Amino acid sequence: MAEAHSPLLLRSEVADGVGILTLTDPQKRNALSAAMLEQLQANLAEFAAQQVRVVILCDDPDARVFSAGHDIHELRTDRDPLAYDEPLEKALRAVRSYPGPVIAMVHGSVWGAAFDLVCSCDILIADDESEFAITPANLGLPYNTPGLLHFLSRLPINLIKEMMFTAAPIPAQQAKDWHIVNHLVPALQLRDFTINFARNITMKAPLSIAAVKEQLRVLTDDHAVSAQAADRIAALRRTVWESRDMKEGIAAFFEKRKPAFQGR
Ligand code: LCV
Repeated sequence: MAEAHSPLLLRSEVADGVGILTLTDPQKRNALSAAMLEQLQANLAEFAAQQVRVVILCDDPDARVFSAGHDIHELRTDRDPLAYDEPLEKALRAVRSYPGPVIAMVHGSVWGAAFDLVCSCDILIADDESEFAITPANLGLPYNTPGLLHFLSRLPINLIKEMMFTAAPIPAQQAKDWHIVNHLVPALQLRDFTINFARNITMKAPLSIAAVKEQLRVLTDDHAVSAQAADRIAALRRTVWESRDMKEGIAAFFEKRKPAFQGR
């Protein structure tokens, strides 16, 4: 569970065999800090040890923001900010390898790496006040290849390009039309609908479900790329995370001003 010294950034409960993890850092709009991501992994490990069959990841019903994405304070500018061993990537792998369905229950807006988080969940149930944005173009960041593969397994490439190139929030109905969302329900019905949905799955054969989930993960995550392609991707991304534009994008966010990207 949470380290003794760090505040509780995730509320954990089990109701009728369904594990519920609620993001609770409203001051920072549930930004995905290392501390929160470590608590997410610890709680998932705890649920797995208790053989909790289905997990719901959600935010509080009165939150306007499901998550503001990666904690921008913690974005590394001296190395790849989205590297394999970063807290974000470890948390996404923990969700994708949890031995049972992880359902994202989304109320409010989802930003940046939080879109990767909800797409890494197995099923996405959202309300009519939800919206979804992927935002590296706002900050000057190079998104990483596992993340792009997550999106490619969920969305046609032209829609991924639109989301990446515009960084514009996709409103709830459009997210449903684009099949980002499995079910779109009125805000007041979101919790009951999702818990009933999850409870139904707890009555099914857990070994069968866990095996199918892991088979699909292996089939979608393990893409073989040639050494040359891997080197090209690394070079493209290094150019971006070493750029002045990335430092400008991060600085502009904290100075609450629009960034002036120079293309270098
Ligand atoms: C740290 C924050 C954050 C935050 N980190 O409230 O996709 S990638 O590649 O870009 C990836 C690396 C990634 O996920 O990067 C982060 C992408 N996220 C965003 O671009 C969203 C940034 N946040 C916002 O646009 C706004 O905060 C939203 C629209 C989420 C909420 O707006 P609202 O007016 O309700 P504030 O902006 O006033 O934020 C409240 C406090 O939370 C902090 C923000 O700095 C502010 O702190 P102070 O009160 O100390 O000023 N905050 C918000 N997002 N991602 N801190």
